[in-house]
Amino acid sequence: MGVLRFSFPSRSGAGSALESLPECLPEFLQFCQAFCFGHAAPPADAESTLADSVSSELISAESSKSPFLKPRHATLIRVKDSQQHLIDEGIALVFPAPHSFTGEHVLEFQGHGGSGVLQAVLGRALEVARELDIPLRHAQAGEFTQRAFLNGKLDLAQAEAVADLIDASSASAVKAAAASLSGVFSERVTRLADQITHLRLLLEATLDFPEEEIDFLEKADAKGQLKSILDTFSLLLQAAQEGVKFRDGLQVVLVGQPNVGKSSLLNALAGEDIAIVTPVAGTTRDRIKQDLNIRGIPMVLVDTAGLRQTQDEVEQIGIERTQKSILEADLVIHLIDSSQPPCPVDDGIRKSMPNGLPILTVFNKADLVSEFSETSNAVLSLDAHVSVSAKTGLGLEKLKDEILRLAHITHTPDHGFMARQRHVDALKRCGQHLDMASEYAQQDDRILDLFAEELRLAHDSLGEITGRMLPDDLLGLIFSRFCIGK
Ligand SMILES: Nc1nc2c(ncn2[C@@H]2O[C@H](COP(=O)(O)OP(=O)(O)OP(=O)(O)O)[C@@H](O)[C@H]2O)c(=O)[nH]1
Ligand SMILES: [Mg+2]
Repeated sequence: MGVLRFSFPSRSGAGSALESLPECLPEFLQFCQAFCFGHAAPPADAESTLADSVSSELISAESSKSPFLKPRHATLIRVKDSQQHLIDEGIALVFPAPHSFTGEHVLEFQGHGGSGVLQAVLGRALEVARELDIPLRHAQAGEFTQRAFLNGKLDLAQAEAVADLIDASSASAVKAAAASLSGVFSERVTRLADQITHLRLLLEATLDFPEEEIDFLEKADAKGQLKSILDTFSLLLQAAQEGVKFRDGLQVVLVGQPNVGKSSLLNALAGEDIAIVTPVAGTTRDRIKQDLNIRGIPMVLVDTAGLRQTQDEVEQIGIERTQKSILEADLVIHLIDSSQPPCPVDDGIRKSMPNGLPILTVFNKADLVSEFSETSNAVLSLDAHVSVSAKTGLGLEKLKDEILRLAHITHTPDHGFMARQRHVDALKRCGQHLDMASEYAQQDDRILDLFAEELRLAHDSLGEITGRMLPDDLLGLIFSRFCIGK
């Protein structure tokens, strides 16, 4: 297959389109000539020049006389309609197979921004194809990257990183997505898969010669190999879980009694006056969500209505919404006014949190207390806690560190890679099979075939990450979430 790709940097940022051309080189060439040079005959050696793209830097004298796209060289062209009226002037680039992003012949046209001109150039391309009786169709969302995947130019984790790189909203997220695109994540998955393959081969060989079973496995240190697989696995799972946070971010919810300074803390962390702050208890009634970036980690901080018993209908609805936010949270910040005496309501708030949800207790208004006493809040002293002042900014850096620590983030995105929940789920399935394999390996009368089978299933789970073991319908679903032209 061949690809015609349009790139129009528009004001809205979405000026890309892609068309799908047939693979056949003469037809591809015919189309390039007609679209770029208005049906001018290609030079006699154009086909061999394009086909032999490695030596195609050396273009023959004959080629240079006729208008022709030199592989991987920018050529200024004028796109004209059937009446020879100029539609756009821009850069055409041809990338002959296999040295292109997709591995196919690619013609790329870079035009002026704007959806009108894009539509006109697209329309002209379809018209030229019709005149030449060449099938040309609009590409589907993500098809450009999907083809690169199907042609073995990228594995699935790298292909997904293309979309993540495009969506990345901070410099750190860009670095993490670029690391995945360059294969950092895939290499680690492949390294683990290779370790598993090595042990599988050993087991298969043992199964073929059962009389040597025990001795053979001991000599080859099968147990040591399995331990090393488990070590590699747990480091990879931890890194991938962090990689998901680099992409999806954290949902952090601020809860506490009215007037403790939740809205003030949101404003202080955002560095902007976003939520209304007043000395009146019950000021915030609806949820206020603010996107933040803490040490490169995207985060949504949710300010909520203060938790208390109330007859006010609006406030009651606000409190219900607070409770809903808590259920969606990765982490809850329980804010307490340290200038007030300890209050059983705070104990109640803490106890009402769902099991397993990390809670960071934050004592606010530290500027009002001469010396902060942890013992005065003995009831909370078992929790992770930090003392801050939303008013003066005291303790905010420590608070950021604690948020990341409780969310199990140990690296910054600059030193990691980006991953998706799909990858973590596949890794967890791999882990379950590795655990089963370890159990079989422990048994005295070793059930070698079951041990080998669990290793095979663990290996297959890793294949889901790189796309080696994923059904077509799931692949289609992954690529359909890309935008057109990518
Ligand atoms: N001295 C001092 N005052 C603070 C601090 N943080 C908040 N306040 C004050 O405490 C009062 C309540 O602050 P808010 O941020 O509105 O509190 P809240 O928890 O959002 O209150 P509700 O929305 O009613 O639940 C305001 O008068 C703030 O100026 C702080 O760190 N130090
Ligand atoms: Mg508030």
